[in-house]
Amino acid sequence: MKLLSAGLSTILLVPLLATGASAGEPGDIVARLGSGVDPAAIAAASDTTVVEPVLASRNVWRFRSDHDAHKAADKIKKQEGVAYAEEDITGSIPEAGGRMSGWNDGEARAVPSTEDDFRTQPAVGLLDLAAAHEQTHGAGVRVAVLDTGVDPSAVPFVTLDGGWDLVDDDPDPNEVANGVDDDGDGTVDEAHGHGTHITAIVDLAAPDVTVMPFRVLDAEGMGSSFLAAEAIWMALEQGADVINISFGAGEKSKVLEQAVKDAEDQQVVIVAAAGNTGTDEKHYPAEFDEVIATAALATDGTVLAGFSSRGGWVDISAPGEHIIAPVPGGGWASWSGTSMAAPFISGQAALLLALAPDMEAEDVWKALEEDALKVEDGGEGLVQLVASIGWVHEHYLEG
Ligand SMILES: [Ca+2]
Ligand SMILES: [Ca+2]
Ligand SMILES: [Ca+2]
Ligand SMILES: [Ca+2]
Repeated sequence: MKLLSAGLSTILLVPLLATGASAGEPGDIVARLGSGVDPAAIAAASDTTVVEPVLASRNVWRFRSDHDAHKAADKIKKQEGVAYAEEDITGSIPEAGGRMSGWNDGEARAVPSTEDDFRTQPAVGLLDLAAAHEQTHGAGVRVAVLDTGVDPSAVPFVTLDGGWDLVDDDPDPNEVANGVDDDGDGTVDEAHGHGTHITAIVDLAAPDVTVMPFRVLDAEGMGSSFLAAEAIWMALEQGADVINISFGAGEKSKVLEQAVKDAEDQQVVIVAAAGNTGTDEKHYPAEFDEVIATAALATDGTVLAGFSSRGGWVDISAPGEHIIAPVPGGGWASWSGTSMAAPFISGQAALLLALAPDMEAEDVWKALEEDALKVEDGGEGLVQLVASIGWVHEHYLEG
């Protein structure tokens, strides 16, 4: 079994996305064009050149300006048939903005576990899942998991449907390890298995959900804010009720912000990992108002894990230390990170939505916060699912 490695939050020095779209350079602009709009015509009208497709299936292209990229982006934006255009700063500032990475803390450790260990691990007790499952399993709820993809053979108990591979721009979002250390951090394919692990956690919390896997990160755990935004829009088109984002970056992208606003407008619940800096430094998309920023609890559930990002901007907390789940290749791994906390919240939201499918996203938040146990620097703290279900009964199912 290929196992994983260290520090995705380290500063990245080399190009992302060796498969599919390559990293840009300073002066690059990414734009989505309306269907039938020719990128060559847009380039000619904006004094730029077409570099390559970022996501051909959605008519998203990378353009290059030899002059002022900011002005060129404005010029492209003004052309008829352009949905958006934004400077791609991944080429100039390695750790910033458009470049996003997964929020796992250190290595996934292979552990000699069984499915029974997975289903009875401490997080299951902390979240009171057994009691919740007497009333709801999340049936009928669609959870989009934006991540490194999913190996279906590793999670035979998960109902998968739809999704897309935005890294390779194909319909098969299976995890792919290319055996190359594309980000040059000394560890090869360190995020391989991340999306499979996350998917299993969503299903552990809400066993009857349907997961839609969107592959937006490569096996190094790297992706772009443009792909994340496009995946959100695709998830909305595919009828997502909940969107799980276990990655982020230290800088805002307007395109990604627009995507989360569109999701909120459609009453879709968006959950994102808060980050693994151990500080109150804000990360995006978690920090956006429309997104539930999730911190990671230590194993006993009373304090945040040392690595977890924290502070007044965090919305909620969930278990995120030594979480056991399957990884590609047929084994089990223990992994820590706010990456692992977010899917518990996504699963809990799905449990509530299954009871009251018309529930507004804002009310899902309210229900999750009902009687939650405060944790210092961890927002509303640890969800008390039975109380949350009671809130849904009181406000949606009775009277
Ligand atoms: Ca693929
Ligand atoms: Ca690789
Ligand atoms: Ca690497
Ligand atoms: Ca937020």
